[in-house]
Amino acid sequence: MLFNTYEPWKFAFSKDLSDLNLAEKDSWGIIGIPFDSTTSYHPGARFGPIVVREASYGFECFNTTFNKKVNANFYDFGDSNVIPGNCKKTIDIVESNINELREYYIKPILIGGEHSVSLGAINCLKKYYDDLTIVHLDAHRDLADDLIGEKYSHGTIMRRVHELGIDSLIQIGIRSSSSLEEKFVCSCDNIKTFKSNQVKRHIDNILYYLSQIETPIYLTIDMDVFDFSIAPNVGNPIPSGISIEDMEHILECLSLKNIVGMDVVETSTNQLGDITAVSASKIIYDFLSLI
Ligand SMILES: [Mn+2]
Repeated sequence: MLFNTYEPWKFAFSKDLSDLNLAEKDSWGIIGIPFDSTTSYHPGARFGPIVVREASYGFECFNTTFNKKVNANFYDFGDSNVIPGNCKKTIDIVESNINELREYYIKPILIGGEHSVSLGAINCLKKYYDDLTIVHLDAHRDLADDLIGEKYSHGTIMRRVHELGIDSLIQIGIRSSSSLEEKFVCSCDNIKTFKSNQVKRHIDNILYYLSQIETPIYLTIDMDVFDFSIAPNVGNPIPSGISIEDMEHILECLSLKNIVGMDVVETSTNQLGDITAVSASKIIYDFLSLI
């Protein structure tokens, strides 16, 4: 078998599905979610899965940043079905997909798609891990109770996640929120915030905080957490975000913890080689090198 043959429908270095060994308990499964129906500004996240996968072929099997080879046991299961125009039903489909993977002890890596798709994964994993912690990297809090009357939307998704009764929600890179969201955060004792300027000035404090987490973690990364000079094509760009190096430090720290699922969402472009797609792909590549 030839490894790393250019096959842009699958993430580079992923194992052949015909080799899937269901007895292996530490496997990861990539699923693309080509969905962007509640996007309010820049549409196109439905193309995220294909451009992020395609960009993965620009990386070498040896990850020089971490001095590690991509050794993770991981498969690319292709894209999930979605229902354009129906966020809730799409979230339910994602949940059942992840549930299917869980039956074989395969942990999910989602490529979005708009941010609402994360709820499908978290809905499922919360049933397995009652004390789940969510580490959420984003320019936005996504804690609105509704967005223009919609309960299921990219801007409300962390509110729906919080309602599940998670252990804690750690928001990193925040630099845009409403006064209602801030009020809600003040009323909760299990939401921790590290704003974007804190990441730049006090990254060591944040890494120390993350290193103390004892519970299972779901990691969700909205591409707009980055500064828009390195990830311009996202649904709702906001200036003054975090750097690639900040992300490398955070991933390196979290890779030592018990991550039970992750996603990279809101890559909103249909251009091959787009820098947002390359940056998104690098997150997954780094993660797969570190675990
Ligand atoms: Mn966002």
